[in-house]
Amino acid sequence: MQHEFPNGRILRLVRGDITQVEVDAICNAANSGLRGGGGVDGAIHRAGGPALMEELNQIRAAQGGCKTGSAVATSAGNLPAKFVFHAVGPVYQGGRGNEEDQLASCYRTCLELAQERKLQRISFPSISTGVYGYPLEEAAPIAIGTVFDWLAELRTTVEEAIFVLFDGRTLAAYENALRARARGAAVRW
Ligand code: AR6
Repeated sequence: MQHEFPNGRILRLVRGDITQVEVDAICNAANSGLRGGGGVDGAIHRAGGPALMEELNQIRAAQGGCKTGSAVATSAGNLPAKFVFHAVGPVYQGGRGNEEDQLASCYRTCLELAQERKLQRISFPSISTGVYGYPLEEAAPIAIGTVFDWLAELRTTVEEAIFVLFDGRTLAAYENALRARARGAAVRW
């Protein structure tokens, strides 16, 4: 499923493995220690090779880890991309801990990193909805809404954002969120 904006930008949802989709930058769902892990983080490090962790080690030495809601950039090693943006999503705490802002901030920061590098294509996983426990039905509208609003603006160099979603349930939740967001936008236009 995809949504094309009046300005030509595209927001696309596909089911698959994010390490297999060619883009300029892949967004990763990392942790604040930047030490790798399971889930999509593990898959990205396995496919990217040791260059990613070597760069993350340098970043950690220089600035500590990465704050929740933010992201750091490395090269992409063997992945079909130029960069990986390692975003740190919030651990879900029942909505009491500012998680919504932190989750939106992950997507915004990755889009800013893409813009600084004048990139055209970026991919995202469903940040925080795996081991970090963010309920899918709450996370999907936040993720979609943040990227949707960004693409709707003409200022960004990003022409296409692709959510690469690992399973059917996640894809369905993001499709519902995109349908709802696109309907709302159409009414406003
Ligand atoms: N491509 C796309 N999506 C994937 C892939 C893949 N290859 N593999 C898993 N997913 P999670 P989080 C989906 O747990 O909740 C790590 O240990 C997965 O099905 O990877 O943000 C980090 O180091 C789910 O829909 O990330 C952190 O410690 C989504 O990616 C912690 O997990 C996110 O699940 C971050 O937890």
